[in-house]
Formats: sequence, structure tokens, C-alpha cells
Amino acid sequence: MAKVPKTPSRKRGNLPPLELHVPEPKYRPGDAVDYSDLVIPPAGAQPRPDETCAAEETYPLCTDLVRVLGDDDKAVGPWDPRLDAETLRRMLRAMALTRAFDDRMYRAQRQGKTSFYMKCTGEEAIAIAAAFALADDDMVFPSYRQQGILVARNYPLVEMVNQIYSNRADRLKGRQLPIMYSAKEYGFFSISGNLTTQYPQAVGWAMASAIKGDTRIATSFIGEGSTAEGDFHAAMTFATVYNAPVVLNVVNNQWAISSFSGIAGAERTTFAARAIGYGMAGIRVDGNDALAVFAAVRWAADRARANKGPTLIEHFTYRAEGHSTSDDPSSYRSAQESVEWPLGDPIARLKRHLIALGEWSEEQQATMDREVAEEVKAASKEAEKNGILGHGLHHPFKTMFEDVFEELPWHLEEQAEQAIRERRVKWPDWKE
Ligand SMILES: Cc1ncc(C[n+]2csc(CCOP(=O)(O)OP(=O)(O)O)c2C)c(N)n1
Ligand SMILES: [Mg+2]
Repeated sequence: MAKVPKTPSRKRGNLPPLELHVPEPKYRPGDAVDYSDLVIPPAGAQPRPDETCAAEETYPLCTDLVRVLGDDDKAVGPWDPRLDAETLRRMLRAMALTRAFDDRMYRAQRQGKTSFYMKCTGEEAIAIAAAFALADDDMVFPSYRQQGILVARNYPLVEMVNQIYSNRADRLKGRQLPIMYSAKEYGFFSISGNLTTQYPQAVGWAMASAIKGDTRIATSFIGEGSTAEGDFHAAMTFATVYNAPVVLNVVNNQWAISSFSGIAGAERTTFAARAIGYGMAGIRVDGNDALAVFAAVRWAADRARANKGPTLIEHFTYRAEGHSTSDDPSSYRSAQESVEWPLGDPIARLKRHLIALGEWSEEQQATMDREVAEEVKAASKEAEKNGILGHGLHHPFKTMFEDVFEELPWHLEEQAEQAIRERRVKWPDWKE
């Protein structure tokens, strides 16, 4: 008797068999990298429509790349925000401080002072220039890679380190993963580990701000990988339907841990072009050009404040280091990608621009680098007095049962007592 095939063939006539396309990154570890087919338009060549324009007028910008800083380190074109030298220096300092903070906290993780850390190396311009472009009381719904916003808003570094060390001074009482800050007074919404939840939250906050007749707008940041989440699309729909005063940022650093951007759709079109399907304004910007980022975010913020609705901004950049301290990018991508990245380093580019203006020097840069390293060192030493991972100086164990209910219900009271009893059995020396 003939065997019945498990999956019956549905071949009809001469039709070719169907094929599934699974995107693969161009380069893997050890491969030589060639960026010659990457289209990088010259700085200053992109038109700048008025902030109140119809969304369609921005569509050419969704597949272009807004750039201000040219190869000669000069600022050119209609997107040049014409910032004064003092503002540029403050921006440069916030970027350098963020990088120094990342470097020290990365080492602290390797020394066992915390379980986890995430750097934003190469992406500093995005969070910091955006923070400079927004009003200080605009509400930010960030991802875990916008620590630069807290730095730019002068949030105390020592509070950041306390949170990273989950110590007894941690304002979040050790309840959040290290780096998942929350700072209400600084307009910085609690970072969530669940990707993209912040997008609909930002849109909802912006809608509420409009309902209340407030003047504050909302902004949110996600990675390009996170645009593949359903929440991205729900947020885009609500934002355009209700003309919400919100600036939606996609940080396209080309990697989502070990998945390259093609897995989120980058082979087909740009991330900024997602705006077109919703009838939203969109801009694609050189994320390593602090002036271009500032100009794009300011444009979108002004548009939102003028009741002209939301904007989607794609910041095109490259994640220069690993995803987190738990990641080893050398196992899945070519090291050359970062080295050869044609849009350069955002700090070096802004530094060279200030030098070209005659407003800065290599010596001043070296002095500043020493100062920011000292500032970070002082903050981390200060925070260490409140405890580091595993040294017992954390919030009292029982506090993890508190703050949910106004009064602790009997069953949680019982659970807390049981947990504390069991801890005493396990660790007889434990004091609290
Ligand atoms: C809903 C959800 N899915 C998966 C994860 C696991 N995860 C954490 S970070 C990450 C990659 C995100 O990449 P991207 O959005 O590009 O942001 P980037 O890390 O590059 O800044 C993934 C898959 C998660 N935290 N939440
Ligand atoms: Mg990414």
C-alpha cells in the first residue's frame, strides 16, 4: 500500500514552489565590511518645510537623511539650528558626561558592583540633543538607552548609581532592573523592560495633555527592533487619529540584540517611512549629528505645540557596543561594522565643529574629559557608601511587600512573615 505523505503536496501545474524570505545580515564575524552602497546625502541638501505643513510635505524626508554637519565640520543648510557656542559646549559636555558614566558603570558591572548595565555609546547625540530641543517639562517616555536625557536634565548622577546598585538609597527600592530609572520631577517616565509599552503610554499622555488644554507635549523613544511590536502600530493609529501632541522617535541603531534591522523590516523601506501609512509627518535624520537631531526634534516639538499633530523621527545610527553587559556582539556581527561606520562618532563630530568655529580646542576637550570622569567617579564613590550589589546595604527585605496597597492585607502580611522566617533559617546571621 502506498504511503500517505505527512504533508500532502499541493503542487499545481508548473507553478514554482513558494519560498519564504528570511532576512540575513550582510556581515557576520570576521567579514570585511563595505558601506559603499549606503546612500549618505550631503549635509545641507534636505529641504526644511514649515512646521505647520501638511504631513505629505515631509514624505520625501522619510527616505532622505537630514544632515547639518558636513564633512568639513561646518553646519550648513536650512536645518542648521544656529545654536550659540555656549549651548553647543553644554551639549558636548552632557554627551561626554554620559559616555564617562557609561564607561564607569560598565566597569562597575564587571567588578560585581551591579548585575547589569546598558551603554548608549555612539547614540549620545540622540537623547541629549533631543533633551536640549524639548522644554524641560515636556514628558519623556524613554527606552533604556536614553540615560542622556537624565544627564542633560541634570538629574543627580548619584541617584542614577544608587538605582544601578539597588542600594538602600535607591529611590525605586531595588524593584526595578538596574538602569530602569524613574524620575517624575524630571519628566522622565519609568523605563519598562517590556519593549514598546512606552509608545502608547506617550500618546495617551499627549492626548490627556490636549484634553486638559495644557501646553506640555510628550515624546517617546524606541529602538528599530521595537517597531515590530503591535504597540508601535496602536500608538501610531491613536496619535494620528487624535492629532496627539507627541514626538515619536525610533532609534535605528541597526541591531536588536543579535537581530539585525532587516528582521524588523529595514530591507523594505526606512523606519521613518512607517509614518506615511498613517498620514503622519515623518523625518529621517543622521543620528550621529547632534545639530540635525536637535533641529528635527525641535521642528516636531514646535509642530506638536502648534496643534499640528504627531511626528515620527527615525534617528539613523549604529550601536557601537554590545546590547548590554550580558551580550557579546563579536559572536554575531563583524567588528568592522562599528569601526567603518561612515557617519562617525557623535561626540567627535560636535567637538570638531566647535573647533572649526574657533570656539573649542583639543586641550579644552582633554580637560573636559578629565573633569567629567572625575564627576562620575565622585558620584559613584558617594553612591557606594549606600551599598553595592551583595553587600547587604539594600532596602529592608520586608519593603518588597509594601506600597501596593494602602494597608498591607492579611495574606501579604502572612507571606512577608513566612519569607522573613525562612530567610532567618537559611541565613542565621542575617540582620535587618
Ligand atoms: C516585548 C519584549 N520582547 C522582547 C524583549 C527582549 N528584548 C530586550 S531588548 C531587545 C532588543 C530591542 O532592540 P531595539 O528595539 O532595536 O532597541 P536597542 O536595544 O537596539 O536600543 C529585546 C528583543 C523584551 N524586553 N520585551
Ligand atoms: Mg536597535
